[in-house]
Amino acid sequence: MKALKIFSLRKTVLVLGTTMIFLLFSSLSTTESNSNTPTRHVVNIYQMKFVPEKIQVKKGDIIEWVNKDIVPHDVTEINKKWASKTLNKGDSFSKKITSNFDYFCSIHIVMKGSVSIKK
Ligand SMILES: [Cu+2]
Repeated sequence: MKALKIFSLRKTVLVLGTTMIFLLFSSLSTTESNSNTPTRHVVNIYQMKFVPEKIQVKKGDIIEWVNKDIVPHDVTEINKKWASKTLNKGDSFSKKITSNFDYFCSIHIVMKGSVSIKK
């Protein structure tokens, strides 16, 4: 009878141990998938400049341009494939990044920036 109890206790410990190992591994793989979630990057528009002017992100990340100037700006792809609306002070524009591109402000064409994807 006593031997049987010890045996079942061992079995319980074994089951609990296996469960804990399983939980540990599943939490590890969750951490791994979290590293694939997109990162948000901010490009401030300040004193007639995009800051930072050049930014490198991972494919699928999101960039948010925030106008911190008192004058309106926009974000226009260099070949005008797409453009944000006019951003007044405090406005922002977000875009999911899937390719490299250069851009400018169509209101002040000297304002330029570029986005590239990390390899
Ligand atoms: Cu501008």
